[in-house]
Amino acid sequence: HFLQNVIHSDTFKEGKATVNFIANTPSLFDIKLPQDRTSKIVNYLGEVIVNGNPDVKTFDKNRIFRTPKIPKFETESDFPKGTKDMLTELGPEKFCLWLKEDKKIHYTDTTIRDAHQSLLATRMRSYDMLQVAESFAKNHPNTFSIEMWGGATFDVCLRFLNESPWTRLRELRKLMPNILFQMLLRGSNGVGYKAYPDNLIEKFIETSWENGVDIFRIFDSLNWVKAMEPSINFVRNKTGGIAQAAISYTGDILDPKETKYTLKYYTQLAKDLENAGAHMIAIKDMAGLLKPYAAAELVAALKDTIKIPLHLHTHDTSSIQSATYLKAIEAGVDVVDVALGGLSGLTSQPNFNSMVEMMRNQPRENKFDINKLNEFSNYWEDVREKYYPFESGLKAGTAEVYQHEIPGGQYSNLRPQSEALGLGDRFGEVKKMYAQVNEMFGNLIKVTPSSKVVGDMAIFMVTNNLTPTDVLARGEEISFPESVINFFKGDLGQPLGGFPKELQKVILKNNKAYTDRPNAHLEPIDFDSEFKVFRKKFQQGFTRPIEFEDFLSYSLYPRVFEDAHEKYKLYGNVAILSTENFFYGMKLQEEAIIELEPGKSILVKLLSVGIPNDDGVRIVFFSVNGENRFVEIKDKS
Ligand code: 3PY
Ligand code: ZN
Repeated sequence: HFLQNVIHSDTFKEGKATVNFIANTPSLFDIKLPQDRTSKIVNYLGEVIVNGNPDVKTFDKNRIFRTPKIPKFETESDFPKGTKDMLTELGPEKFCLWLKEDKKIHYTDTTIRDAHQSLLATRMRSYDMLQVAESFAKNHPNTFSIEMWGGATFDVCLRFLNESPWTRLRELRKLMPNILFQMLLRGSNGVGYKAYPDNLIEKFIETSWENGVDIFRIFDSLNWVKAMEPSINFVRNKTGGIAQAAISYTGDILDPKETKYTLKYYTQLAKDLENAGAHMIAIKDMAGLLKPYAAAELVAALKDTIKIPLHLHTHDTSSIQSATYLKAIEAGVDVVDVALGGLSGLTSQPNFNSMVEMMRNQPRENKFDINKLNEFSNYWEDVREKYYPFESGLKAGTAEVYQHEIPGGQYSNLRPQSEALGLGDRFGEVKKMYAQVNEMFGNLIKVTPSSKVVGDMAIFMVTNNLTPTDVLARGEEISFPESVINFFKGDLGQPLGGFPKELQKVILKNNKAYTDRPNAHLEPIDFDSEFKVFRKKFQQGFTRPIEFEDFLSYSLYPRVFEDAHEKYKLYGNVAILSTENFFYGMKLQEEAIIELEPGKSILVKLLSVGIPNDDGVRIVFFSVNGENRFVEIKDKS
């Protein structure tokens, strides 16, 4: 017989599901559940209720959150045709020709990748994305692409959110089948912070495509073309996706004193990437240093140099980057990266909604229903509240960014990282030191992972009260951070102009540096045999089938995967919990409807939390579908 899903019952949808909900509609709950899954989730809730989520450092128990409203959409209708359908129809080359010829300005929505990476330390959970995915895909099918994967999200999904990034990708794909999905790939560093074997990067790209990624934005943290070539080739030859090669922008092309990162440097780089096989070029302005008049020159020059479409990415840290977009649009850029209002601005991308308004009635207008777009902005504004412990604290745009050049995605992490090390009051010094370290290291492109090396060194020097002169004078007796040593060894590749020799000697001591591709030093992975061993080891006690994608996660982040795996065995799939329940547990008498899988929900109510016994154990009482249950949780306070 047909079992109606609780989530779709009218009583529930109208918010009238109270204590009597189960009694009045027992059929909704007449489900045989594997006890195991329920116990695990209840165990997780008990743990967070007693000890808190270890990722949430401070939290206001009295805080009340608004309920985010999902903009209306036709549940039964087909998905309107979008760019994903066009790519399937045309293939990458013809698709790019269409894009280049199309006069309209196109928008990539970064809300569910870079925006929260740069504002909320990457903590956005799949739950909040999945709630609005179908609605967005049906309401705004003329969005060019959704940046929704890669960068730091892969690591954070596993490390802090106890989710599989692959599940996120697949579930979003089902709800947004019509718009291109875009990911950020750190070239030879994949979605990590170091070099990986080439065949691992290749497999990762292939599998990402199979799971739903269409556009691969490929960059190298030192703009080293040699390091980007293999990824460009893999995307071109092993997938039907788009290889978008990014040039990371630093410095200021209009500064008459600029001798390294000049206009000529960038146009040559773009040409080299086009020759390497890129379908598109992106300007990746990761710190938001591309000023409006510089954008006018750079975009015009690139449009003259390359035959493929041009995409612009920036961060609004200075708060003047919508002017940069205006100039770039006038100069002919094809696509710009924007974030929905509620998650835009400052270290995130410029405001999608306002950009649409800026272009209204202009020759390059791309029509969006602004009222509907504003509803999505409001949704994210309400969701954002739930992530308040992860806000970076930046309240206004800052012109300091032109001095320190810290990427937007790093900024929201560097402050908590500094605070965790007791440098909260010295964050100003850390920012200044970041600029000094950049000078010491020979003026680098700073983007993950090279930006992390500079950040690690800056924090290290502030912590140890070291000046650049001290480092050179006393370097022999200093043990530098591991990331710094590896960088000078050549693990992230070769910077433009090479390494500063004297400093390299001081840092490396007896370590030898190499100058070829770091990946070339790594043993390829034997996928067949290693996956077999992996599956045998990790399947035991795991409630879902181990898949090849898990093996890829493990190959990129072994320790992180192992920890996530242990948590999964204890708590099951916590991605199904609402964000309040996941981060803050439950309040007394609170009820939560938890959808274990489509069509199968449980109603959980927190009844009481006992006082600790002699061993410090508390008994937490719940009612689950009307039956009493308790869990014993050791109070760690
Ligand atoms: C990343 O690599 O995660 C970035 O966002 C770089 O800007
Ligand atoms: Zn970015």
